[in-house]
Amino acid sequence: VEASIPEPQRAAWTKHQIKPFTGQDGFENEVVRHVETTLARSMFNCDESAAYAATSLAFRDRLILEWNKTQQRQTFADSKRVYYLSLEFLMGRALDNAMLNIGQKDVAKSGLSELGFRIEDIIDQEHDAALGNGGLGRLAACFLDSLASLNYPAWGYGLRYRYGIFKQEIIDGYQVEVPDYWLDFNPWEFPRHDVTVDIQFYGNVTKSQDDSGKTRAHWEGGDHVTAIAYDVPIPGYDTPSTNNLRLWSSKAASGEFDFQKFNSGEYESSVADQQRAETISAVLYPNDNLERGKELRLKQQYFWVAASLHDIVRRFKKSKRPWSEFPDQVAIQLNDTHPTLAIVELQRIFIDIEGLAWDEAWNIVTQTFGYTNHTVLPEALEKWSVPLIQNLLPRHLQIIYDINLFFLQSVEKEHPGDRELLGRVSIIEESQPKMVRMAYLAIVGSHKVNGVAELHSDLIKTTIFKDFVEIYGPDKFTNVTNGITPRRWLHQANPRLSELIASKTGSYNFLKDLTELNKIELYVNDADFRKEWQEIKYANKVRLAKHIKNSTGVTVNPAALFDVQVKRIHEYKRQQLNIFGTIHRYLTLKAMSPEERKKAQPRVTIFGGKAAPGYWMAKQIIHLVNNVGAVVNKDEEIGDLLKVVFLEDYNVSKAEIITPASDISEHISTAGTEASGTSNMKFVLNGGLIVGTCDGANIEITREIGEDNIFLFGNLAEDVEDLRHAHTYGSHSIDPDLNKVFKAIEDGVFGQPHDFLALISAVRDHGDYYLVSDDFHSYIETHTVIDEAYKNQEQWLTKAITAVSRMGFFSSDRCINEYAEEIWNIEPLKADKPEGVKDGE
Ligand code: CJB
Repeated sequence: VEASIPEPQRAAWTKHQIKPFTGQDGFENEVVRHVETTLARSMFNCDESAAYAATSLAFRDRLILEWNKTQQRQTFADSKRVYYLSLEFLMGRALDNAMLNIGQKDVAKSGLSELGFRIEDIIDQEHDAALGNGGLGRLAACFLDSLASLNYPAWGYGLRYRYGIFKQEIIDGYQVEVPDYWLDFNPWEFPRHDVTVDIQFYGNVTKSQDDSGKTRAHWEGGDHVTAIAYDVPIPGYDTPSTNNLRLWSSKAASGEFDFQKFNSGEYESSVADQQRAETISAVLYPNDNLERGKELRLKQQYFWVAASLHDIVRRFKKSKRPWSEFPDQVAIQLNDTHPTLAIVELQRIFIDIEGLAWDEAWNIVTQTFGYTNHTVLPEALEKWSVPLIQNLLPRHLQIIYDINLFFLQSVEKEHPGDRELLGRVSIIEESQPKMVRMAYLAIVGSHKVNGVAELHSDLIKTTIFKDFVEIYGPDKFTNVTNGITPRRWLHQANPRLSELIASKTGSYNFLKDLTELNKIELYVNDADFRKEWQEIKYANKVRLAKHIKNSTGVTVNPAALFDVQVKRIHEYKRQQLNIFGTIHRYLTLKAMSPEERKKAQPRVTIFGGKAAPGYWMAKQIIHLVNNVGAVVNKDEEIGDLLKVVFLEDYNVSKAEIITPASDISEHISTAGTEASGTSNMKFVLNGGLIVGTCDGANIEITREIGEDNIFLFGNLAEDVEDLRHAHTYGSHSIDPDLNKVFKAIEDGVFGQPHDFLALISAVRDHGDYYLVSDDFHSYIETHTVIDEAYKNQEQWLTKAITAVSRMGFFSSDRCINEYAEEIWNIEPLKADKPEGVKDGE
């Protein structure tokens, strides 16, 4: 506000207001201007990367103009905002999305063509923004798209990692990790060197009495690091609303770069301080569904939540409202437990800095936060050791203990004498060392807790959070089934299918209200419609076949059944079940007579996904897939009947090529382990069918699209515990077909058996925790059913069209509207211009 232009001079500003480019001519003008000035190049020196840069800058200029207006509008309307705190935002590419959301892709296409470029090549120049591991990070990205598209006043807060998720290379069948330095040229961010927050670590706590005799805590000493904001504009689809994703980057606190040291010749230690500070935001932890309790990760978490919270509080304070109105202005959603320290930090700001009483502060805090749980896997539930927190965040540990004390007192009051209950629900686990259970802290500090699919939300209520349902009652716990943005996952990934749908529904409005897809069910028997649908699927498969050829050298037949499993490699997701099943298929084909083989359904089995660098079993799975491919793909007897490929470096932009090209995709987690899954939704939305277990969102997908249009198999979640118990304490016999697979591996059919023995013994000797053997028969049989079903192409097509027409529920727009209504209590703010425009942020 201090820097705003005085009233009398504002007319000049209004007169010179910058207008976004219009039309093809305007676009070309901007591209040439950016090439010649921003990039200091010319038409004699403009390659595809320069054309990408200039195109992006032209669109970025547009976005930022809308961003400014959106922020001014929100400030002027004084509307409640939601802040989505996520350590991961798996955004993928921005240019294509920006062109589509703004509605200027056609303009850009013809403009670029006139300037001598193909738009596809230019889009392809962009490096994915890969600030996430898997589903959790991509969900955050889909949510940002929906929040902007639905005109909700919303900000994302995350970390600006210098290195995103590593790039995966496959060398001799093994995964090799290569650093992903993605910031070489990133036109989509705006450094805000004026928006900084000082962040403190370590130090100690002292107490003093203030004037009124109240005790105040002071956190003193320790290290200081500066957080710098980088803003990324997030355009809504077909709306001027442009929200903000603010990513924090760390650097040495000003004054921290020790000029004394520097001048006295201690360059090295002075530079070392600098580097230590920058390390905080240097790299994304590459684990999915696993927490390892590393100090640097805790530092990242606190750095990010402290910066975000101070930013949010600073913004609230400008409104001059009383603190009691904080929850009317601010909703904060915790994407998993990673940002749980935000609860503690806000309480600290209120009581230590702003001088509020504990109860008053705590009441505001709990009304502000909502917590989303994304997993029940025990190894993924965050716990931090008390000594670690004590050292890094001494004041926060005190507050955590106080939160726990008051919480346990209230439990004791309602359940007198139940000491076991107190032990079970305590935020502090009485282990050696003591641990802080972050999920419990998140529950206690939030007003709503949600799971991400119906089964998952039921499971958390009956298992890991059962006691809390008892304590708080069931209303605090709710479900919001995940969703995906149809803009990226239909229109952008599959433009021809989107166009075909629009030709039948009458407009592209289904991209804003996905339930309109149901209109295409009317055309399920329309011969022309069916033919075109079929052609589009085939063209998408041809495109993927080319990609497979380029990246692996393997030639695949686009007419074969494409069977895809792409996601993080994890034992619970059971890629091992898939590759064992694939080996079984190979052995079966080998045992057939030439006559029998003629009747077999040709298949391409496609895998993709990264393994966490320290996850040895997952890496063995990748190795086995590659070795099986090496044997099968060169077996002339088998030919096109079976090809097995592993696609290197699966990421968002590759998913946009792979998803539209599947006939079948695999979502085959052990029942009760996959919280939701979201790629299941993407594949069905693109006209692929699913083979899956009764897990996560597969169950709701079945409910929506009908049992006839999905291939379900395997044991149910309710039976898993008994089966595991039987494996450990009863006799455990392995499925005979699976034993044949094991034998082939052990015989060395797929290379040195030694490398794969751990995969086998996990099933045979170590209790088969993921029920691979229990589900094997049902899995194999279901694939036989799939082969037969696929031979009836007409019926298959009917299933695919019907399934797509019933996928409306799985839009992230539906999902965000549910959060807005049930958890955040926020309203959209449409883009009708306010009369006078007030100052922005
Ligand atoms: N999820 O990607 C992750 N990482 C985690 O650490 C925990 C969960 C996934 O979140 C997705 C979005 O909610 C879910 O669809 C998926 O089932 C879950 O594994």
